Amino acid sequence: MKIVVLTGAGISAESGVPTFRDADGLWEGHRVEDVATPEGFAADPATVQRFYDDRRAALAGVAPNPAHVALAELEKTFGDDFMLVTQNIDDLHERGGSRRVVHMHGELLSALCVDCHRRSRWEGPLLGAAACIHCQYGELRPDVVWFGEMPYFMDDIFEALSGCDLFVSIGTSGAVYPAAGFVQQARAFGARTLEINLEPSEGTHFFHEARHGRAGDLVPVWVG
Ligand code: BJW
Repeated sequence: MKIVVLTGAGISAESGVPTFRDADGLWEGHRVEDVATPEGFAADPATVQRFYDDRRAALAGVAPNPAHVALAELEKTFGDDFMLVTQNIDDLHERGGSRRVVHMHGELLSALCVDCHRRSRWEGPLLGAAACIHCQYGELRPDVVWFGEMPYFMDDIFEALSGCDLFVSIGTSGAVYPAAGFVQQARAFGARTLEINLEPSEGTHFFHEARHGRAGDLVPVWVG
């Protein structure tokens, strides 16, 4: 049996990482357009760098919860027949024991060169940081996927979705594409589909089955 799991901010909520759409469209006091678009970064790079530096610093104070740990167990059981795709840029899946995590929206602990577009490990605050280690020239920006940019690993994800038997979406509002469309993609290729979320997501009607409640309670039960 081949399984694809998609996770979103809701899986990290019980760890203390704020979700995106819980505070009247503001992310920790910022408008989405200001901190999650290339245009916002171009207009005010310092504010955007500080926003992500603050979120990086906050990672030190949080820990994986039972939902992250349960998914790591699933990876151990199913091996290559299991793909974990996350929209999250935190590292809680890795800290929960997952070895292969597909970070489609990038990672907080990675930096992206604005010039050569190569990725490098994040070494410290990016504002005023040394140039890219690859081209020795370009400035570094957060290695995250903003609105209007192409998410990472789309070919691998679509291949997995088209060959899976079960697709499970955990802790995501279903408001942001292309991730919000994965359920229809998987269904079109014959997969069974399950949503686990605190409340019905925007795409809840696309799933064969929905279980509503806290991921930290429901995911370990589902994994068994
Ligand atoms: C719990 C819980 C608990 C709480 N237990 N659950 C019009 C129509 C369609 C598409 C578009 C359109 N106009 C523009 C677009 C495209 C656009 C888009 O989708 N816009 C929408 C706003 C409509 N998308 C893009 O631009 C993407 N790129 C793109 O489309 O490229 C072209 C392309 C074409 C074809 C194929 C492929 C590509 C890029 C999107 C980038 C999103 N980036 C962000 C920021 C990343 C960096 C950062 O973190 O700062 O990613 S935005 C933000 O939203 C972040 C998240 O990963 C993403 C999804 O949020 P998520 O995870 O769902 O969180 P929430 O807060 O929304 O929901 C949490 C859920 O958890 C809630 O339901 C809670 O109830 C639940 N919950 N506690 C279980 N304890």
